[in-house]
Amino acid sequence: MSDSLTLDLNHQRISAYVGNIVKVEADAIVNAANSSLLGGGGVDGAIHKAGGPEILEDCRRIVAQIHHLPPGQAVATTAGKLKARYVIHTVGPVFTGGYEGEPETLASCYRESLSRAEELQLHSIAFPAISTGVYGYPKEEAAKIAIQTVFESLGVATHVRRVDYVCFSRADFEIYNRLLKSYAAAHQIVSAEPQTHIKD
Ligand code: AR6
Repeated sequence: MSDSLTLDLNHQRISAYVGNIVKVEADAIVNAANSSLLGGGGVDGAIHKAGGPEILEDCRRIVAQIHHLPPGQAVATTAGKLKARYVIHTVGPVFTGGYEGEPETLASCYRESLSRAEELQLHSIAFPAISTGVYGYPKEEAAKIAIQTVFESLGVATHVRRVDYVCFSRADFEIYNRLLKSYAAAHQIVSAEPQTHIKD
């Protein structure tokens, strides 16, 4: 079975594939950060490690102005040594059962990240599965929100033409693969040839 799926919309593409987000070639990659913006583990640690100190310098400049980044918000910085041009940092909700506004906050992460990409007039953006690691959001529920919100936002986007869901494991990809295929079937969207956006 293939480990990537691409859906062809009118002038836009949504893909899911297995990969490491720090290696993705896109105008922006999204970081699942925390409110301090000063780094951490998971995606956050990998991005700062691979991108180098310039990313943290930019984060410090932003923190000096806004003190902390609330969950659901997003800010853009340089991507340092990464292949991407920008890192868009967003803070997902910590999952505590789903009744504390976690779904709305998670949807806001995707929406706000896409808004920063639109403001920067970017064509492509790659997302990790925000909140599904340390922050404990159930993967299937998080993927549903990621898909629904991205489709809604792309409907009003004027610059972004490509959105990638970068899945860290084959099991994570299977969730996106299944949900995207059922979304596509329900909305008469066709699958295109798989493409790779990762360069070693
Ligand atoms: N590429 C793609 N996906 C990845 C990568 C990678 N290199 N590394 C991990 N994942 P997490 P969160 C997946 O914990 O849940 C940090 O310490 C991972 O398998 O990175 O939003 C921050 O500083 C999981 O599915 O983010 C915060 O304190 C998903 O990315 C906190 O963790 C998200 O896992 C944020 O927690």
